[in-house]
Amino acid sequence: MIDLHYWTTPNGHKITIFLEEAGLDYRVIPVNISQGEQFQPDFLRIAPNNRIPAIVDSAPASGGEPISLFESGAILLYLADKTGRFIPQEIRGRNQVLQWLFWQMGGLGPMAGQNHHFVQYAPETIPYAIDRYVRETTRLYRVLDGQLAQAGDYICGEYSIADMACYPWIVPHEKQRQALGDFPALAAWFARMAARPAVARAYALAQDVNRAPTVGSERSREILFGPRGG
Ligand SMILES: N[C@@H](CCC(=O)N[C@@H](CS)C(=O)NCC(=O)O)C(=O)O
Repeated sequence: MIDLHYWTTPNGHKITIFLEEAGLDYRVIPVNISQGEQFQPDFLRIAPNNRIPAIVDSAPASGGEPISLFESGAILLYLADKTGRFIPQEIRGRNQVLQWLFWQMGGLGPMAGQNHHFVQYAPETIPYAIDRYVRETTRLYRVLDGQLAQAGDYICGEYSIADMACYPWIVPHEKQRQALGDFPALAAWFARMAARPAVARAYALAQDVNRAPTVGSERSREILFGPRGG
């Protein structure tokens, strides 16, 4: 059994997509980051960075003590290795997937995250920051579009954890001020991903956990962006 410490945000969706695709037994433990639950001592013992997602696997492949992990990229890789699925076993394919996984973790996620912050959440309009992150998001979409145009149906040819990592960050493309029509291969991939039953189940599960915007109230802004959150 895997305990998934989760909230209904892009980094959380990555892991529910994997778990639904693989059909692993898991239990969702909601961590309402709008309410500050990411700062609870029990959660911090698992995820000292006070961010979701995190997992605790009580039945690791090697046996022994439960394994706990935070950071969505590390979790995807762990689950892919545990199941032997969604990452090729041979060295070239494996490293191709790792390359795009790291690209998402170091590029698309953080840049789109700043885009969300300055376009949607910042208390003041800062045109320089908005332009900077919207442009950088556009550049990253172009890179992904180019990769998909030559790779085929999925980012690394076969469906993999690289797709699971990227998709949730493309879902809010309108809010990121991106027009998917400008990126034909990306748009086709996006539709292909959305049509996967496991992806649909992951997003349906999110609706069961929470329907409210994560950044809604003044209190949630203070928790997420105030001195303790950052
Ligand atoms: N690099 C981390 C980022 C995780 C992250 O930023 N999680 C957000 C939700 S998508 C969060 O928990 N935020 C809580 C907060 O800012 O206090 C990962 O990929 O797991």
